Amino acid sequence: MKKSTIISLAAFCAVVLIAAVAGCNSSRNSPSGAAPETATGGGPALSRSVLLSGLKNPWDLAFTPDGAMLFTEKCRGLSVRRPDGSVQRLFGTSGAAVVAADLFCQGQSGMHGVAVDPDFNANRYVYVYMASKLTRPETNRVVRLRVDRGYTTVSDRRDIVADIPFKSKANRWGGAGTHSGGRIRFSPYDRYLYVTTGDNHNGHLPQDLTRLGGKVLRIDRNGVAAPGNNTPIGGDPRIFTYGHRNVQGIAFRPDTGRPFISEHGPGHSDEVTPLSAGGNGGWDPKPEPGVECMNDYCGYTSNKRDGTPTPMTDLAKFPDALRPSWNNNGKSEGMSPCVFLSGSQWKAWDGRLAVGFLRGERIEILELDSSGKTIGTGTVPGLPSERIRTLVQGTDGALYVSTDGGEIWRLAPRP
Ligand SMILES: [Ca+2]
Repeated sequence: MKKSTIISLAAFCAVVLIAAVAGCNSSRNSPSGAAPETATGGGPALSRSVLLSGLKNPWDLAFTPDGAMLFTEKCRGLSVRRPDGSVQRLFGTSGAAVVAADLFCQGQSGMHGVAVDPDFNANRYVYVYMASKLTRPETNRVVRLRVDRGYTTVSDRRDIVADIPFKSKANRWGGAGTHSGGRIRFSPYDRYLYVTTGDNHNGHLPQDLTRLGGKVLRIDRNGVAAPGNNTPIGGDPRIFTYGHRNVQGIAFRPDTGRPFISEHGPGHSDEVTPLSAGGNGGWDPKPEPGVECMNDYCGYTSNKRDGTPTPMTDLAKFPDALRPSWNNNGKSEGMSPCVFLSGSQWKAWDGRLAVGFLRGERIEILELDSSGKTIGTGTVPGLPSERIRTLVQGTDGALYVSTDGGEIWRLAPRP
């Protein structure tokens, strides 16, 4: 069922005015962090339409040049919405055109990211990030597929990364399948594929340069390490940055092409971080000498003798760590995707970073200075409260959003 709503800034201001008169101070609508709440001023009015509904945990989406929309559902796999609006299941569980017998769904994991090759018109390649039981223990994989011209099926599967760690057993901190990361994006600037991974509730993974958990990888379409990753000596050359917790979003800043990630924090901070090749995000949840943590994971407690929470960016231990652009002011609200808005249709939001929240159930706009530091924030007004899983700017310039509630929205700036 299709429904449309029109959101106007005037209506938003009226809502704010009513709330102020009533003495309402909704924390949901109070952007977080130290930056002032200025970033939504001057933005466009939006019209929201529900493109698809009734999906099961839609996780990611991507557009092909001809306007087809590929989308994943965590426990079903990859589907396409063709330009004529028809939907076809391409690759996944029973009922898909090609059944992936190794795909499985457990806890947070299953099929996550989807990306379209920069040379799609020539090679028809698409990529998904998925939990696979082809090996024991199970792993997360980046799988390349070729989709046919009619978007009826896929072929030529090639697993270009097969060794991203998967949390195969529950422990004190959560069930199997936790913290798998899973966003995959080609940079339009360097045309390499960036892959975000998670720490699996394993205290030793993020700083271990021989394993791929808690990292951002940068590879070519065959899974080979990209040149210029600047991986520390002895590390896996596919590693672009390390020392991350559970990276859920990655986007490339217009003009500079610099990658920014959004990272799901442990309760005391989500972070947005601009990346540099070879950088350390500063997350190190293993116990320091003299400290004990259940299962050797100090992600929710302290890895320090003084008992302070394990920092998302430990500048005492790693003075050269990548500095976050923004953090969530002492709390985690399940930050998930991010995307840069680009184009004059976004008015004052052109070039700003949109970030989505799961538990926080909103989209925020971050205004960045030239160095990448956040200097203003604001909440996109007038949207329903939903867990935001995906943000993608479509080839038509609109913002597409998937929600854990099973919908894909189109948010179109009104001229
Ligand atoms: Ca960090």
